[in-house]
Amino acid sequence: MRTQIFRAVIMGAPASGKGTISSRIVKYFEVKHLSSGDMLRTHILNNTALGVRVQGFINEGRLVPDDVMMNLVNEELKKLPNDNWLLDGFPRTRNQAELLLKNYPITCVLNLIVPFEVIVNRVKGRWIHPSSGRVYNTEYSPPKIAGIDDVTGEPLVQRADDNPETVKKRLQIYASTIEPLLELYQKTGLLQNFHGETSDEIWTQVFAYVSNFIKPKI
Ligand code: G5P
Ligand code: MG
Repeated sequence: MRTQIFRAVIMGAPASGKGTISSRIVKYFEVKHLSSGDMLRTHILNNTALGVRVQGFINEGRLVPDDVMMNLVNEELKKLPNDNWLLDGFPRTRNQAELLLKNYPITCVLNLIVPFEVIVNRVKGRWIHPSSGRVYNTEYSPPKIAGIDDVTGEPLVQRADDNPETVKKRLQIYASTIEPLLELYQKTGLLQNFHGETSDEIWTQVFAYVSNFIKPKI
């Protein structure tokens, strides 16, 4: 069992379950979850200058420029000098990955591999609570009351980039940009692949793997 600080990355195609698996990691381990997509959506929700700048990229399913992402994530990481953390959705390009490795020792990279046809079906049923980033699915993990967040009672919404055309584009961009990242993480010995068609199947493997690095809290 290693005892040093746990700094991990979770990767996978759009809607492969990064948010779902991350929320279980946070539940079972003392780890802070940072989702780059949630950070960007919060800026859009609050109508900040950054939110205005990135909205078009997100709604069209395109990647936000590296410099914007690197500044945003760096600022958040600086606030957590002594915490275990899990980065979800960052890095997404080789540049981002190299910068992260330069600034932080990374413990491991959890790569979720879910068939694309499974993903396309899931997205149709996704609803989110915008201010917390909580994620639901009408079939897999429905809220207690349809359209309402379990914790706050506020309304749920569908993501602007979850329409079928944008999802197709996001999957294409993912497929065409991911190889250099995987190569880097393979070469550095950090990459750990998890295959499955459901998050439950993947979670069993992830839980066992993460337990090699940190002790579960429950
Ligand atoms: P995001 O927000 O990082 P994506 O596209 O990488 O977006 P996304 O869509 O958030 O990833 P996820 O987190 O991998 O997906 O998946 P999830 O939300 O947990 O699960 C998807 C749905 O499936 C949910 O409804 C869930 O309940 C359901 N589900 C989970 N497991 C199962 C299961 O076993 N069965 C079933 N039936 N359902 C299940 O990034 C968004 C945008 O921000 C920009 C880009 O524009 C990006 O497109 N961006 C960046 N740009 C550049 N660089 C970066 N680093 C960027 N980060 C974000
Ligand atoms: Mg997500």
